Amino acid sequence: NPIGVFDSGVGGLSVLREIRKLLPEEDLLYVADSAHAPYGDKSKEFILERSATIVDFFVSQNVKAIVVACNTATGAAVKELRPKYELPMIAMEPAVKPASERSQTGIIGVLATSRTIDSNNFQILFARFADKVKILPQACPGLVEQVERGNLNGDKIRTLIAQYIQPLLAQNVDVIVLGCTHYPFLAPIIQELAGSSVTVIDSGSAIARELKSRLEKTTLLANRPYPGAVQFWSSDETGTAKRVISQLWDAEIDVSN
Ligand code: DGN
Repeated sequence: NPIGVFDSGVGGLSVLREIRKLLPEEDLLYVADSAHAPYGDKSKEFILERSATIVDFFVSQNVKAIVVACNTATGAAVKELRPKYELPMIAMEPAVKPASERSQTGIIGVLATSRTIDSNNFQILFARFADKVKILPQACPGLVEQVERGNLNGDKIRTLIAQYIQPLLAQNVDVIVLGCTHYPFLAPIIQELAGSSVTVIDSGSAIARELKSRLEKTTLLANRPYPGAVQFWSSDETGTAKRVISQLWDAEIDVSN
C-alpha cells in the first residue's frame, strides 16, 4: 500500500523528496491542494475541512500511513484529525531542536507562515525551548505564492527574502529554521543572502526518518528490491500545478485531478 503525502500545494515535495531518498522502495501518493493554496491566509475551519477531505481520499486509496507535509495544516488540523483515523499520521514541526543545539549565539530565526506562527503547536514549541534558545519567529507573506508559480529566483523573491531575514541577522541569529515546506526550494537564496556564518535547516529529512521508524514499528515497511511508484494528484486543473511539480520534481510527470 502507498504512503499518502499532502500539502496546500507544491511545498510538500521538499518532504516527498526526502522520503523518496530514504525509502525508495515505497509507493508514494502526493496530493497538492493547489486550487486552495496558500493555506496561510485561510481560516482554521477551512484548512481542517480541506485536510479531512484529502485524508478521506487517502483512505479510499488504501494508504498505510499519512504525512501532513505542511506546517500550516499541521497547526490547524492534525490534533482534530488524528483521533478519527487509525493510520499512522506524521506531521511537521519546525526544526527548533537541532537549531538550538547548533546555535552559538543562542538566537535562532524561524521562517513560517503567519498561521503557523500563531498556532498553538508553535506556541508550545516556543515555550519548550524558551530557556535554551531565543527564538525569533518571522512570517514571510508572498513566498509560498512565488514557489507555487515556480519562481525560485529573481529580483522579486530576493527582495522579499532580504526583507524577512534582515531583522533576524540584525539580532545576531546564526541558525535559520525553515518552518514551511515551501521554503526549502528557496534555501539556496536564503543561504546566499544570510551569508556563510548562518546555518539554514529544514525538517524534511527528520520527517522522513520519523516516518521510517513508525513504519518499522508497525511492520508496514515495504520489503522489496525495486523502487516504488510515485503518483501525483492536484486540485488545480489549469496546468500550473503539473508544470511546477514537474519543475520541482525534476521530471516530466503526470498529475491527476
Ligand atoms: N507548505 C505550507 C507550510 O508548510 O506551512 C505552506 C502553507 C501555505 O499554503 N501557506
